Amino acid sequence: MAATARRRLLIVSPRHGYRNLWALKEVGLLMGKKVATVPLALPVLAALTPSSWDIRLVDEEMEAVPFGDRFDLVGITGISTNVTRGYEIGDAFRAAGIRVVMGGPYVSTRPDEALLHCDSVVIGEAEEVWVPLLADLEANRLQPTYRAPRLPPPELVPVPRWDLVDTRQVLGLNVQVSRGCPHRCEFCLVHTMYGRKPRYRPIDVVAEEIRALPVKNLSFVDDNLTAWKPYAKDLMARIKPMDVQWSGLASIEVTRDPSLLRDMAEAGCMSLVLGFESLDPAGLAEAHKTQFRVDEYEAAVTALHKAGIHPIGAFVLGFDSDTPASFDRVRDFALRTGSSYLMMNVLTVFDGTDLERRISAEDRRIPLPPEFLNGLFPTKVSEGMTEREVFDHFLDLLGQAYSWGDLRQKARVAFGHGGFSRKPTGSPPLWEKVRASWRLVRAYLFSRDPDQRGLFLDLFRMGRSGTIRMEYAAHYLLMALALTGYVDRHVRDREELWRRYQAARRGVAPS
Ligand code: B12
Repeated sequence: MAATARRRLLIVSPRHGYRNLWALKEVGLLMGKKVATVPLALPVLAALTPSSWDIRLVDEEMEAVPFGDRFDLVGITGISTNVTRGYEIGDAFRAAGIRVVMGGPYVSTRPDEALLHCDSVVIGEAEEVWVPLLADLEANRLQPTYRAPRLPPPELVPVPRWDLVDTRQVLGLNVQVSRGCPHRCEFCLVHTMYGRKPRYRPIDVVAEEIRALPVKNLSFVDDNLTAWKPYAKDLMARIKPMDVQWSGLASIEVTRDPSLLRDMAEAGCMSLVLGFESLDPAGLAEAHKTQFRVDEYEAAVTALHKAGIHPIGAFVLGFDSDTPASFDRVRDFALRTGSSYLMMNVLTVFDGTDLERRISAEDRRIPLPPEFLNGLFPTKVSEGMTEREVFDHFLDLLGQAYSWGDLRQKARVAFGHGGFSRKPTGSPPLWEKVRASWRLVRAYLFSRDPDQRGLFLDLFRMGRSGTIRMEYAAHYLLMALALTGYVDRHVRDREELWRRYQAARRGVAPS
């Protein structure tokens, strides 16, 4: 490597072997975009890189990996669902004589496995090790692992280099305000990887980052955006004039604070993921989720609807204490409260979690390739139900909860509270609206499902009477179309999915 030449860095997010419902690819496609979001690690790492490097960012969900080009270093990020592809990419670049470094939550917990496919692994957060790693590379003394001596102070988290991403192809951009979570849910990696004391980035920096974003549709990827109330209130006040639309994750604690909810709605909050996890106290106890009671959930959902914010109820199915009735309870709760958006996952054993330690010690872990750790398949032997029962009940629940009949009933409840008559923020370009509305009208009115047609007409009437704004009706119809498309495919492919899972368990590649 010549000392004076500019060096070339490629950072890749590999395509996913299995794509989660909430990756929202279908929503992006319906809106004429290639993807819903691009992983934040790409523009963050780029921002940490010294200016002597030329940087190319590639999200393989959007574009092909440039295997034929020359780079001085290739960085690969990923989680369980795309790490296998990451290993293939690492192998290919190394075969071409290019150094490869990997990072992200999955390889941070399995560095030895990753080192079979790359030259170096960054364990944990990169802010304090990335520049030393690049210096080591240039001095030809790259180490196999880099681990930060501490959780980096939040001031070191840089403003992401979104200028290196073709954001015209992306529906929304990610923003991270804080890292870490005080709770200790047994299945979650966050408190072990990012610590239990949330670290907040300076609010001036965050506000300026948001103001300068080229896309006004955002996702806050914080595990609890509203944990520190004064910060959350200040943030809302600052982004309110920016005319953005956004979604985020929060604890149900926020729903007890109507004034904060109102600030959030006025600042452009469209939806909020709430980690309900289970409707059974035994399930919550098993998950070590002790901070809330099940009987608070219903009021939490109603509070959000009244504020004109869609709750996205996050549920985990497949606890040892779960029975078929636990699955039915989730559907009934959703119908009763009008919760259309559900983020449901089968309890998954990830490396590095407290759950993994317990289940491994009890010899109940089901060994699977990492892409099967995706929230659809059982990854442990359960006490109450067989794997096939968990899988079937999960897919049944998914299919029912996203059926047109359920969605229609839930829309009536949710929109009936009147919260969605509020003025929406953000103004997507006209062509997006036109494209979306023509597709919507065609898909709904020509549908053979009476509830799908009925939903369209219900919302149209509510829009005409002023119960909801047409923008929210259109948005809901678009989301429903995308989500049901995804779910229908999975329910239809049930036997094929099960066959692949069984083959993976036996350690054979599916034919
Ligand atoms: C936002 C998010 C999503 C979004 C992703 C949107 C997108 N495209 O970006 C959605 C909702 C789609 C999603 C889905 C899933 N997710 Co998710 N998600 C997150 C979340 C909340 C934030 C991720 C983020 O943006 N972080 C910010 C970036 C900057 O942090 P980072 O990626 O860790 O990067 C830092 C370091 O890791 C390191 N680093 C990362 N990559 C690299 C690469 C190199 C070369 C180097 C040097 C360093 C490096 O440097 C960065 C700066 O310090 C995390 C939890 C969390 N708090 O991080 C879970 C998390 C990543 N998700 C997780 C999982 C499991 C999933 C799902 C499988 C669903 C499920 N069953 O739970 C699906 C599958 C994804 C899919 N495509 O289908 C797990 C991953 C566990 C694992 N071992 O892989 C996490 C950690 C949550 C958890 N509870 O444990 N997710």
